[in-house]
Amino acid sequence: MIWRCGAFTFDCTRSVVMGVVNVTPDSFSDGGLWTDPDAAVAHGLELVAAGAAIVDVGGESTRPGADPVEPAEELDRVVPVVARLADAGLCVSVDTRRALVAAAALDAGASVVNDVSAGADPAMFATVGAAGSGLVLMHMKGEPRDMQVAPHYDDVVREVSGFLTARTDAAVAAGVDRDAIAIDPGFGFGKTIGHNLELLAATDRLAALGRPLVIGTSRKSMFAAVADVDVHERVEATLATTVWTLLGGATVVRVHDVEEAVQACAVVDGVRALW
Ligand code: PMM
Repeated sequence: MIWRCGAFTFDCTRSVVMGVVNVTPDSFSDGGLWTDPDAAVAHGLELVAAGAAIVDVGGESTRPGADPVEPAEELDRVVPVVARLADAGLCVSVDTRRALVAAAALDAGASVVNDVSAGADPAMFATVGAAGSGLVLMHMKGEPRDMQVAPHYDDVVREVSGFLTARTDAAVAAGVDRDAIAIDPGFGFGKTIGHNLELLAATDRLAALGRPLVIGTSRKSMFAAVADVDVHERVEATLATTVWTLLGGATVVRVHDVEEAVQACAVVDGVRALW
C-alpha cells in the first residue's frame, strides 16, 4: 500500500513519523511553546532533523473542553509557519477542520490535510481533491467542547471502523484519490480509557480497513489512568503504543517526542521486514 500526499509518496511497509507543532496557546501538552512563528518553524526543522517524515502544524486546540478558534486567527497562526516549512522542502501537514484554512495552507505548500472531523466542513473534500494532497480522516464523537462527557458506544471498534469506511467512501465520491487517504481512530476524541484500550487491542482490524492507519496517542491523558504519569512524563507510555500499533499494522505515528519514536520505529521496521 502507498499513501500519496501531493509530491510525497509513502510506502506503507515502513513506518512514518509525523511530528507535532501546535501553534496554539492552549494545546494540552505543548500549548504556548510554539506560538511565535520563528519558534514554531525552528521546532519543525528540529523534528525533521530528528527523523520526522511529516510536520503536522495545528492552529486550533482540540483538547477536551476547548472552544473553537476564529477562522481568521487560525489562518494567522498556521499559514506563515506552513509556508516556511514547505519552502524548506518538507512534507507539511495542516491540522484543521476548516476547508478555508486547508485551502490557504495547501496554497502555501502543505502536502497533507489532517482533519480531526473527517470532512465535517462540506467544502473540505473538494478542496483536498482539487489540490491532490494527502488527507487524514479521524474519528471523533461529538465536539471538543463536550466530547468527553460520558461517551457511549455499543461496540466502539465496529462503530469507529464503520465511520472511517463511510468517510473514506464519501471523500472518494467527492473527488479525493483513495490512495491519498489515511484513517485514524482518534484516541481521546469522545472515548473513555476503556474505549481507547479496545481500539488499541483492535489495531489489526483497523489496519485491515485498507488505508494507512494513523495513531495519535502521544502524551494523551489515557496514560494517566493506566500508567499514572504526568503529561510530560508519558514518552515511554507513548512508545509502548507506538510499538504495539506498528506491530498491529499501523503506518503513521503522530508524536511530540520524535527522536524516541524514530528509534522505536527503526527497530520495528527492521523486524517487520523479516515477516
Ligand atoms: N490529536 C490531536 C490533534 N490532532 N490529529 C490526528 N490525526 N490524530 C490525533 O490523535 C490528534 C490529531 C490532539 O492532540 P495534540 O494536542 O497533541 O495536537
